[in-house]
Amino acid sequence: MNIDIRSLLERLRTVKVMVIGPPYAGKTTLLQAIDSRCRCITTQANSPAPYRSTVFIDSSCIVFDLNTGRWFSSGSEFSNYLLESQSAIDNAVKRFIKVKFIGTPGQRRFEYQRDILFSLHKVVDVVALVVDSASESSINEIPKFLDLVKAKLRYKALLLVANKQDIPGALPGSEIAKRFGIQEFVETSALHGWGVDRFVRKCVELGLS
Ligand SMILES: Nc1nc2c(ncn2[C@@H]2O[C@H](COP(=O)(O)OP(=O)(O)OP(=O)(O)O)[C@@H](O)[C@H]2O)c(=O)[nH]1
Ligand SMILES: [Mg+2]
Repeated sequence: MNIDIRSLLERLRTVKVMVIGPPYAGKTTLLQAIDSRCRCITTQANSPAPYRSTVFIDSSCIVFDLNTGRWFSSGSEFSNYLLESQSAIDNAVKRFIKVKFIGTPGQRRFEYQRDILFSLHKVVDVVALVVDSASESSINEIPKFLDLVKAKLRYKALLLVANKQDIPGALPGSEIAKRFGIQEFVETSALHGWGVDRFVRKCVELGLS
């Protein structure tokens, strides 16, 4: 059986997610946990920062199955899945959506690049604000990011991602969300892959609402 995967992908609805937040919060790690093929433009490992910070963009597009909550990060994986089930092909346009993640740099020295991404993608469905829940200074940057996205983007929903929940003493997502009046939150450990499924599902739910 032949499936024209490219034309099918073009017909699927897209939920667009802009991922923002302070440096070192775990934005890139989160997108890599979702999609190991995520294209990330980062500094070299031997840069002044103790990790590879994003210089311009982390970019990923997955296909999400609304029936099962599974997702696919490559066209071949998706077409193999479709080949297993005729009913999935028949309903494909209703059953699958694309979720496009645009990861941004957090470091001040790369603000100009982040602003370019904001002007290229002014209208998104979801803004995911990732913070390091174990760091007060990361959490204290939240108001700055809220002001920034209000001024520069149009979006349906803002989702707080309380990352690094594996670190002892990390603040619960509910506490951070309450402190800043944010309604939607998820808790994750991008490093260990905890909560990553919930994050993707929440982006889909908010993006389609
Ligand atoms: N313990 C722990 N470490 C994490 C977690 N997520 C990311 N890290 C680590 O935190 C550091 C920074 O992660 P990145 O994903 O590069 O952070 P970023 O938000 O993309 O940073 P910028 O690109 O500079 O804005 C890396 O050393 C990661 O391994 C987590 O959930 N738990
Ligand atoms: Mg990064």
